[in-house]
Amino acid sequence: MSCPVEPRHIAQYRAEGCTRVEGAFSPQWVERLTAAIDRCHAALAAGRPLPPVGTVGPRNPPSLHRTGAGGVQLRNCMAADRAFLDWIAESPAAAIVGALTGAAHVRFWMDATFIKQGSDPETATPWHNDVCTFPFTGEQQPSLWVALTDVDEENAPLLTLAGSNQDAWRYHSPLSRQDISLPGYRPWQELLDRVAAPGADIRVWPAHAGDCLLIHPRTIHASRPQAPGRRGRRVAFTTRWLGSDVVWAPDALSVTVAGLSDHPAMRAGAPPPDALFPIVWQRG
Ligand SMILES: O=C(O)CCC(=O)C(=O)O
Repeated sequence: MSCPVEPRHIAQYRAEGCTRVEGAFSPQWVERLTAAIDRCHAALAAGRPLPPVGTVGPRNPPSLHRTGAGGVQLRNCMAADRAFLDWIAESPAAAIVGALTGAAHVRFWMDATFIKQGSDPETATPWHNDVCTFPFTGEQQPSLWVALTDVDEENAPLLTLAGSNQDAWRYHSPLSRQDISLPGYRPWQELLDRVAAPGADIRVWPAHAGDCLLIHPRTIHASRPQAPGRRGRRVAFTTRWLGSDVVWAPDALSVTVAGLSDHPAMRAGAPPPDALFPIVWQRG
């Protein structure tokens, strides 16, 4: 399996915190992933169970979240469909993550799907960065965002604040407990003020189906809704990964994961154990 990452992608990822790898996934992968997403969406929308067909270790159960009129997020569907598991094992996904982050090895962590149809502002993804609620620390915990439809400027493209990956702090998130503040976290409002400031270096990321973006865990990002009158839906499948510098470091502001947060094998300061997070790609 060849890896489509070039030195220009690595340089851009390091400097700006996001890069696009064009044509990373074949039309066959786009079709298989889309079909799997549609199966999971239909089951979750109908309240049907999604029994696992494989194992990815302790994760929160698959879930569906509506975001405005025409926006849907699916979470944690990885174990529910063979197409997702095959994609982790057989596609260039893990190699792309390893090549771009410089990790010696990578492990899969979690997945989410963002479906948008219509111009309701609530379907936009609000500005945030992913590390705010992560129970791990390390530079190598990116998100691999895969376009499964063409995502042009009118079709709810992803936006990033270039260079925010260089921040030396995290932000307190509206998704975390509001009654706690910890050293190393800045108020959420500061993140919003930065992206609204005149001259903020906001990049827009159009993509063709099969292209991917690698997003650094501290990169501040968002998406637009579709432009009014735009037809068809916008689908992006995003996965979180753990590289060789990542260690378990939950704090009072991190997300808790059923069966994982209190698992005896998860030790503070130690890498994720192979039994729960198998290595899926190694350098060389
Ligand atoms: O695709 C989107 O709308 C947003 C994706 C995103 O924010 C994420 O994966 O963290």
